[in-house]
Amino acid sequence: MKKYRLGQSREAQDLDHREAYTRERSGESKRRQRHAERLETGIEAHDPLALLRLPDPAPWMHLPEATLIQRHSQWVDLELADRTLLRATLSGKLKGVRLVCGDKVRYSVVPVEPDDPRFPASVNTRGEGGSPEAQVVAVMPRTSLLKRGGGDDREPWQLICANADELWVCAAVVDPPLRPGLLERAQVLALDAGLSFRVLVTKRDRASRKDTLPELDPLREQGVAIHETSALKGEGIEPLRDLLKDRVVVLLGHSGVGKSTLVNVLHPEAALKTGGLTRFGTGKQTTTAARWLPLATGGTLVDTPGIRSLSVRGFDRALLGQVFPEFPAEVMEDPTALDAEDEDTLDRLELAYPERLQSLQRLWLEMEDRNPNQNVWR
Ligand SMILES: Nc1nc2c(ncn2[C@@H]2O[C@H](COP(=O)(O)OP(=O)(O)OP(=O)(O)O)[C@@H](O)[C@H]2O)c(=O)[nH]1
Ligand SMILES: [Mg+2]
Repeated sequence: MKKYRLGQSREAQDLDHREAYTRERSGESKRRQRHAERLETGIEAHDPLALLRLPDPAPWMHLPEATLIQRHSQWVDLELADRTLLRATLSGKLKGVRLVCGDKVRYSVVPVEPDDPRFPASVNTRGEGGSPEAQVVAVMPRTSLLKRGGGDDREPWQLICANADELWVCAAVVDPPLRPGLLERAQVLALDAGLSFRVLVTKRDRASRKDTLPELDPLREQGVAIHETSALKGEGIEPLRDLLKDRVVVLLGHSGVGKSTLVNVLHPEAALKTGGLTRFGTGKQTTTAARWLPLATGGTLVDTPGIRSLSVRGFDRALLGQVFPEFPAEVMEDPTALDAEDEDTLDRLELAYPERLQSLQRLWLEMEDRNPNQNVWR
């Protein structure tokens, strides 16, 4: 409590106080600024590979290896070398490590708790139910990590799948509509993770041969592989089977485009739940977690929950050169310097798809908007 000199007027007191307050604030703001500078230096040293760094599994190599095929909130489902399923909890040693579908882990068998009320009694053929019978103690180095930018500051990245080889983006020829920018964003994610990229057009039976998605034209010119399929009619499915051999393929796309339906056609044993569409022509979020599905005919498919959009926050802007190859190098130095509405600019660039400039600018700005936690290993 501040004491005032006798005779000091009320206003003076207030003035005094205000001055002290301002002094205090300016001190604080200096502190804040220094803190922000520190953070910024951290961001400059942003290491995109930090997420691939995991605790050393060397002390645990005597334990058996398994693949993490699905994450739940309290436990994970593992597939063992002989293809049996095992439910496991995570050891305290892995605290702070984020495991994801596709991770190769080392586990130890722990005694089963006979009557833990949290878990149903038995495991069914799909690995649902049953109490954990093992504990994951280590995770093996990842060959790749597919991730997207996190939604807010507490969540720097959202991990999608580890150890995949290819990303196949599914887009329905009609219903649900393809959101602008989804394909470019998915290309960024694939490039970042080092995965091959393909587009599957689904529900081909719903539209005539000559109708196709106009958004695909620029990708076709870039030489991106585009496959037209109808899971319902079984069209375009056999070539996919060949492409899948020995590969791990992640399916990504809006809810309701038919990812799970496609998996069921390629791998009937999976018998995944599929959903209809709402009356607005959008999906119903039928799949709720990514699922690793090794196929009897070779290869592995990873079914994922439907996405609305993909954030590219925190990704390296240098990747955009490959996603937008039609732009000259000087534009890629700062695409926002151009006015995307200006006719002359667009004429000068001789763009076949002028709307791509806006798309490029949007991704460019979003990438810079790096999350302060994105350089933290988690
Ligand atoms: N006509 C037609 N309908 C299809 C085709 N493939 C899927 N559908 C329908 O599309 C709807 C949604 O299919 P899902 O496989 O559940 O879609 P999803 O992409 O897995 O959706 P989420 O799990 O919500 O992400 C279902 O009603 C399917 O029957 C197709 O090739 N042709
Ligand atoms: Mg699904």
